[in-house]
Amino acid sequence: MPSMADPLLITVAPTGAETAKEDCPQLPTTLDELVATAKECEAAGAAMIHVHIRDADHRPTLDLGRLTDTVSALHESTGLVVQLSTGGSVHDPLDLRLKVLDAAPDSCSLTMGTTNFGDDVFSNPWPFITELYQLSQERQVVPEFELFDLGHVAALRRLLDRYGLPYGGKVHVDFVMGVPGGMPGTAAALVAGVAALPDAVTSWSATGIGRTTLSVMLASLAQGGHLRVGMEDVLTISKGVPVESNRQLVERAVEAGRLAQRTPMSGTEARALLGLPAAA
Ligand code: KMH
Ligand code: ZN
Repeated sequence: MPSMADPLLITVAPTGAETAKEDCPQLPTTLDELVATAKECEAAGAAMIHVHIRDADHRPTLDLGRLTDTVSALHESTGLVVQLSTGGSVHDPLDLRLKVLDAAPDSCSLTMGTTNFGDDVFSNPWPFITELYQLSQERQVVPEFELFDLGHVAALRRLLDRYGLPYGGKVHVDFVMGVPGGMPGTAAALVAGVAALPDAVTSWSATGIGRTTLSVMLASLAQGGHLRVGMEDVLTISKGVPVESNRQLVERAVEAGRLAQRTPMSGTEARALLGLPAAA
C-alpha cells in the first residue's frame, strides 16, 4: 500500500463526455487542443492521461480511427501513459465500448458496476465487465478499475478471484467519488473504500467530482493515495470561478502533493507502477 514518501501519480482527465464545448470553450475537444493540453500537463507533473475524444462537432465519439490517431499523437508528443475511456458517454452502446481496445492504448478504464449518473444510468453489466477484462488481458492493455461505489470494490474482488490478475500483474484502481448516484466524495467514504480493497491492489488513486474535488484530493493524500484531476471532473477552481485550463488543475495537485511531501512521478515511473513495459 502507498505511503507518504511514495512518488505521486497524477492522472489528468482533460475532457470527459459530459460538458459541451459551447458551455466551456477552454475544454480540449480537438486533437490539436488535446495534444497541447497533454504536453502542458506533463510538463506540470501529470504522468497519465485519461482520454475521451470528440467528433468534428465537438460531440463525444468512440470513432476507432479518431481513437487510434489520438493514441499515436499522444505517444509521439508526450511520455504520458495513454488511457482510453471505455466508459464513453452514458449513450454509448456496449459493443462500441469494447472496440475501444482496438486502438491499442497503454491502459483502459474499466468500471466495476452500473451506477446512477445524475439523471442517467452508466451501464456496466457483469457480462460486459468480464468480457472487457478478458479482452484487456488478451490485448495486453492495463485496466484502471473505476470504482464509483463501495459495491464496485466487492465486484473487483470477485473479478480478480475468477479471472486472475490484469496484464502486467499490477492492480491499479481509481475511486471516482461524488457522482450523483454513486458514493459521496467524503473522507469517510474513501477510508471505507480503501479498507475494503482486495490485497491484490498495488496502487490506488481518487478523484472527487465537482465540489468534492478538494476534499477527495486531501483525503487521498492523507492516506498515501494517488490523484486524478481534470476538467472531466471539475469545471471551477473555486466557488464560481471557472477553471482556465487542465494545467491549472494539475498544478494545484502538484502543490497539494508537495505539502504532503510527495513528488510527482514521471510517465516512465507510472509505467513501472502499472506493470507496463518501458516505452519504445
Ligand atoms: N462518462 C461517464 C459516463 C470512464 O471514462 O470510464 C463514464 C466515465 C468513466 O467517464
Ligand atoms: Zn472518463
